[in-house]
Amino acid sequence: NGLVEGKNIVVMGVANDRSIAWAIAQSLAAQGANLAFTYESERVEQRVRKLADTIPGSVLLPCNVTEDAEVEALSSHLKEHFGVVHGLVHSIAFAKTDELEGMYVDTSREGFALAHEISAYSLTAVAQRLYPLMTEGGSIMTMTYLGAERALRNYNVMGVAKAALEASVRYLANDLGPHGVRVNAISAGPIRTLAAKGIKDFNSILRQVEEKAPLRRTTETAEVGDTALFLMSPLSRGITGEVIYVDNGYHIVG
Ligand code: 0WD
Repeated sequence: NGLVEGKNIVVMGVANDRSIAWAIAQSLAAQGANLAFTYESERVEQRVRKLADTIPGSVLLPCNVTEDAEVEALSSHLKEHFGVVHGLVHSIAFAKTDELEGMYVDTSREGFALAHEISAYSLTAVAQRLYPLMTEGGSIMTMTYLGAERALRNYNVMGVAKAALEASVRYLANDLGPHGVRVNAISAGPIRTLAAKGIKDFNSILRQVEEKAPLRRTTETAEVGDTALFLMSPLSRGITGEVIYVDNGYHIVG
């Protein structure tokens, strides 16, 4: 029997086979979870469908998190399909690429709002509609980055959005704890994915990690996947409102 045997878990944010959400799905599927994948739009549907098809029994549902109606439709589809939901993996973020370079001080009103809407508010929007389906208790997790706490070069408005996301994790954990629902974040070291392509000088960031991280290597998506598995499983039952670092120790060194 797997660590998440028979648990119904929603995975949001698979864009391709390099996505962190995809590695998380692999770890969960290997330990017996029933998965529902969501995709943002037709733009990525076929790509995500090809991946989802490799996991027997999984379902694929649309959900652009900027649309309340789509989040509501997701919730009713999940109720129909699963009845009870046990887990939610939120692995979604977006900011305009021209605001992921230069100075944070130049951030536009729309760019700030967009980054916060997709990268921070979406967790609350989805948690709001899914926790009522977590009638047997549940685990919610999201993905964050060190730029939430430190002013990192080029991360800019995304760092500010991640700070809001991490604060949301604490407020959601406090609200949903009495319902038996835990809420946590994984702060991953830098990984070369589609989202990372938007960040300037990403190679030099990776080199710095290889040099300075206590384990002297960069983070692999499978390492994040296995920590996500822990968070979705009963092994983490005493942990909520927490940010867990999967960064080979990078954040502890100066
Ligand atoms: O170094 C990294 N790659 C790190 C990523 C280090 C630490 C944290 N993270 C975070 C990201 O900020 C994000 O929250 O991990 C999460 C997943 O990112 P990823 O796996 O690195 O990137 P990617 O494979 O691009 O997945 C993010 C996806 C989007 O992909 P694209 O590239 O098509 O924008 O988020 C989804 C989309 O699939 N997404 C949306 N989903 C629903 N509605 C929306 C939306 N409006 N916008 C983006």
